Amino acid sequence: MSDISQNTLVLLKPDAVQRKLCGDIIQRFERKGLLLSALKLLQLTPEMAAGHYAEHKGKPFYPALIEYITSGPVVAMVLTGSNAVKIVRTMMGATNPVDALPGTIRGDYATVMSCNIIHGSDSADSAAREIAIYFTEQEIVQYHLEDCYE
Ligand code: IDP
Repeated sequence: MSDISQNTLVLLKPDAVQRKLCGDIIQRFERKGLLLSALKLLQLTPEMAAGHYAEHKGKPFYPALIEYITSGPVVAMVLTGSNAVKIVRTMMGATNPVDALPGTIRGDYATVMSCNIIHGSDSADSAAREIAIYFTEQEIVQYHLEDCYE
């Protein structure tokens, strides 16, 4: 696997905001060694939600998914680091919290698939597409750690 730095999109879904878990989850990613390159709190419109979840349109759970993701504000962020896409997916745990191992975010904080706390891009291509839904190029700040903080 390549060590080239990647960007990935993470959403802390409305249940994470409502349950005041955002700080804890962001801290997990910082402690792992990923860099925050962009961060905002926003309310998704139905149009943004439909764009984000276009691949699921027509599935039985789609209407509930759009209702859930637009039910309150979300925190969107771009995380950067070597293999950031895979690392975030591993830290999130399985989509269904029943299968998510303890120690993962969904394993520790969620019980049902319809309220599973977090989204993370599933590939570098998805990350590029999803980041463009939430952030302009100017909002993504690429930087390096000073030697003393590496
Ligand atoms: P992911 O979020 O782990 O990438 P996806 O399969 O892309 O999983 O599904 C997107 C989201 O749609 C899930 O995180 C979950 O909130 C919801 N979802 C997926 N499958 C179901 C289901 O069978 N029932 C209810 N919600 C579902």
